[in-house]
Amino acid sequence: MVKAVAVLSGSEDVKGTIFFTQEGDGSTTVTGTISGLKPGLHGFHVHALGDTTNGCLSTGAHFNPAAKEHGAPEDENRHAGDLGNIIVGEDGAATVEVVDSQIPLTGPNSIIGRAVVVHTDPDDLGKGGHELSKSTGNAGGRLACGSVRAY
Ligand SMILES: [Cu+2]
Ligand SMILES: [Zn+2]
Repeated sequence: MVKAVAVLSGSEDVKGTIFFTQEGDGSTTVTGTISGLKPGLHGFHVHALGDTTNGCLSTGAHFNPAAKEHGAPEDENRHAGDLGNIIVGEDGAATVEVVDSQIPLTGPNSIIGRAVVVHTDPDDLGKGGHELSKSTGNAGGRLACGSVRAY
């Protein structure tokens, strides 16, 4: 079992801790909580770089080793880092529980050393018709982020 964690911080009071586990070559399970957000949907991605020296801006674009377009987690045509949206309740908190086959913790496409990013706005999953839909899901600013570290 390979394990990793990302501690998210960023603007205002947004905080979170996201855990990753992968058994063998299986899918990666993502669990955790994020608080301090506005209620509603917020885009949730793995970005290519674990560099947070310039805040979340330096984490680069969505992790996209297969050079595909932005999409929904269940789409065939998606970035590996496209984990969709988190759903924030009236208390400003979200519980994350995702199982995904495109974000391994081992091998050439490992996400260790990359970053998790939470956005200001909903991810339109590539279907919003906006000029950014096919690249970022038009999810707006980067509210919080953290690099993915093995432990
Ligand atoms: Cu993102
Ligand atoms: Zn994407």
